Amino acid sequence: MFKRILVANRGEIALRIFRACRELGIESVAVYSEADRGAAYLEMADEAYCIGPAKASDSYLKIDRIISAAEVGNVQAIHPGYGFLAENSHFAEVCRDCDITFIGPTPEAMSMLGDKNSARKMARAAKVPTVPGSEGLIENEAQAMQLAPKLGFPVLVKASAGGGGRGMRVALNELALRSALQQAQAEAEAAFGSAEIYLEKYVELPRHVEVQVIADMHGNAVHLWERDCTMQRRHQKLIEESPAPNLSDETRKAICESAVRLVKLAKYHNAGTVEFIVDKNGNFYFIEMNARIQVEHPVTEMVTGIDLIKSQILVAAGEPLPFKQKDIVLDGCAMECRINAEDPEKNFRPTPGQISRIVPPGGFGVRFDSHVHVGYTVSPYYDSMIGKLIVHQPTRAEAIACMKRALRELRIEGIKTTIPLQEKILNHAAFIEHSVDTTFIERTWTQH
Ligand code: MV4
Repeated sequence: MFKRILVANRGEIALRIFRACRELGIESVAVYSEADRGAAYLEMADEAYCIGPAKASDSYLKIDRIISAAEVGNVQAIHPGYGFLAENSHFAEVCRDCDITFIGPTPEAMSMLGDKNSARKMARAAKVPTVPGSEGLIENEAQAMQLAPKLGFPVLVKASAGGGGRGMRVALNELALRSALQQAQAEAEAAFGSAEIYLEKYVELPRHVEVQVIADMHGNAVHLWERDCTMQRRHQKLIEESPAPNLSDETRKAICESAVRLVKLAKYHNAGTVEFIVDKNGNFYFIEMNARIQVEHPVTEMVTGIDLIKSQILVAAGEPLPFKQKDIVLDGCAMECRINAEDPEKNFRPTPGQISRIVPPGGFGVRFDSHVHVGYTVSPYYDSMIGKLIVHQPTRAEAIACMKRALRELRIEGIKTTIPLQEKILNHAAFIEHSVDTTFIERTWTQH
């Protein structure tokens, strides 16, 4: 087992990993930017090294500085958390070259899945349903113009190097498709350095369901059931829950088993998430695979009782998974609200600044994962998420009631947060009966 791990991240996820290390008897090494110097959560690590200025490109994204800190800190492994370098296959490769274990999949699996066209091919090979679309890449306009009417409009042009909603264009007709192809290619070339695109039928008003998976290096791969993340705005999730509401047991089983088939075929190791969209008829389609631990992993931890961060560390160290598929049982319902320093009344504008008062919520079934405290200054340099409020209850109705109670207890003063919007969502009939799709928040609350 590792004696020391470096955490190449900041904020709540860094703290989450320090906590797991402490419980496993592993020492943790923090890295921080000048903006995070002196932050209280850094004291939960055993050591901390400054790796540069506030700008992420000068610190949390600087591979050479992180590797230097890992060498000086004498660690055996690096946990990348989410965001920053978590899905950077070059970083994973540099770690391997330096004899440092990257806590995540291999660089090969990561780059295969990072390419959405090759991930889609792998999914098809694993008999995982994909959205009807092009066989592979679109080579020329004529090919797209021929295929699109067969799929039926609207269609979606997607960048192979995109993902997470970046590099997509909807086309409603043939005329629009011509410009969508050109714009998508130009954008993809500029943003990702690759103009590769493919075509899919556009699935209208979908729900977003994702399956948590984990695999060890001894051939064991399991799923930890699914999460519904439909409640998002501009690809930023606001509420996640498990199990997915309004999903038949038959569909649940099919979607989770298909995720495991993909993991096995891709020789994927460590934790990952297989993303699907589900249409109004309950048909599910593979969208992409996220080769990292995700923000919303705690909802899965609550319903399965499995610590995903500890599990990631164990399998990265070469241990076999300590549980079998049949042992992973769904218990009740868990829900998470991402608390962001944003003003929902002002188009979700970030609200950096000092927290003058905070009262953390508590009580039965409540978990609050956060690195902030009274006097903490939310930096304008990083993501605006300041905490995650997670509840676990026997039923969804009880989870909603508990979340409403806990959101009411959570008092944050000095900065605006997303809490008032989340309270409105939890009281909305469409959310309560879950007759929602991924456009719900924008349709319901965007001011005109
Ligand atoms: C789609 C789609 C509809 N049809 N693909 C957005 C994020 C990226 N992971 C894939 N996304 C979508 N792909 C087809 N063929 C709709 C979305 C989509 C979406 C998916 C999941 C969660 C939120 C979303 C919001 C807008 C669009």
